[in-house]
Amino acid sequence: MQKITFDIEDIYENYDLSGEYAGYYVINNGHINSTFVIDYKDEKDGIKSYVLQHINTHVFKKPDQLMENITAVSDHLRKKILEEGGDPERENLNVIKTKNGATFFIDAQERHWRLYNYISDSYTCQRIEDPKTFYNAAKAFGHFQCRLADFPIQTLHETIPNFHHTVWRFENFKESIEKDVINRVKTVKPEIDFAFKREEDAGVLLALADRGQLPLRVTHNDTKLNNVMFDVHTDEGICVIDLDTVMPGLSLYDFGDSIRFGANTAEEDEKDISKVSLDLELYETYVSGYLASAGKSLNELEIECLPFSAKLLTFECGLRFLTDYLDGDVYFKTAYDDHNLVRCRTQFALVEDIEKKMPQMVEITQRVYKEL
Ligand code: GN1
Ligand code: MG
Repeated sequence: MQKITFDIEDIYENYDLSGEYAGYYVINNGHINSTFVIDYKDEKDGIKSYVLQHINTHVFKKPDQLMENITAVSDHLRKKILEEGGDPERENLNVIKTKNGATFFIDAQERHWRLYNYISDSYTCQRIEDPKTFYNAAKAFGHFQCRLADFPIQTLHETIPNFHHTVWRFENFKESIEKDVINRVKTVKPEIDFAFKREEDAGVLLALADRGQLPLRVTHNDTKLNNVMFDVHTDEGICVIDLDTVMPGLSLYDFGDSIRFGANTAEEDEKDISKVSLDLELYETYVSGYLASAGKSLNELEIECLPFSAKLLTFECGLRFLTDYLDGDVYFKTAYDDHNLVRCRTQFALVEDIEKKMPQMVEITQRVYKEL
């Protein structure tokens, strides 16, 4: 995949930023978009930073709709933050408009770019060192969902159709096996068998949602730990970022994906799968933080399905990595040849461990819920 770089002339041309350009650095967090922090130096205010992001239009095929979603959600959150007496410059991702009032610009190479405020005095986290951080992440995601409870859901575009439709993801996976574009099927037989043994899991939450038992909500859909900015002084989760996949969804998608990433004892791409497991203490920490902020708005079935959602979202993610591996690594950014396969194996190892620990996860969830 081609490395993305930006041209500072494009920023001069498209934005009215005060001060003088003073350099940039790269943020290597995401698997999809490319992110840079650019610094501007002002005589009066010192350094002011902005977040410049290249939008991957192979993944987000309708960038105008994507940006409509993001600005609507961000405006809604901004109002809520102000009502709560907060500071939207620190607690919200604000799209900075171009000189023409647009939410993004297109450069000479037809690439799409957007600019955000930089959240000052904050940090992101790739792994949990202190469980308190995970508790704070859970509170932030729960709070995010509550703030969007009265957002007009029907106005949202589906930025990536069927994003967490695991049955559809499974169909895609089967097609990729059929096509076998770069002859990798023969190398991943155990992973393919693993997935087929769990095919029935794919439709469980969808069936409950179809029967109206699980409500459709405005959800984030990409609740990785590194999508929360934490305050350097208090360690509170001050701002949820990466609003690209905010769409109608199930609360369980957000809960499950947080556990997948944050409660794993290893990195998402750990090569030694013996290091991969579900940390039950971290699971309990997250359940406590999430229920403390969003618990009252969830129905009993949502609570009951929390443990299963951790398994399902981990399975789905593993399936997506495996599918991309079979497709020749065209979706997720990869750093080396087998990167997607390594990621798939960690996800599947975590699924297996979650299966073993399911009774404890159920017990923890019910206990924390009763103590609410
Ligand atoms: C992608 O780009 P990033 O890291 O925020 C992906 C998520 C996956 C995640 C796996 C739009 O998120 O769905 O869960 O990688 N985002 C998209 O780490 O596909
Ligand atoms: Mg993302």
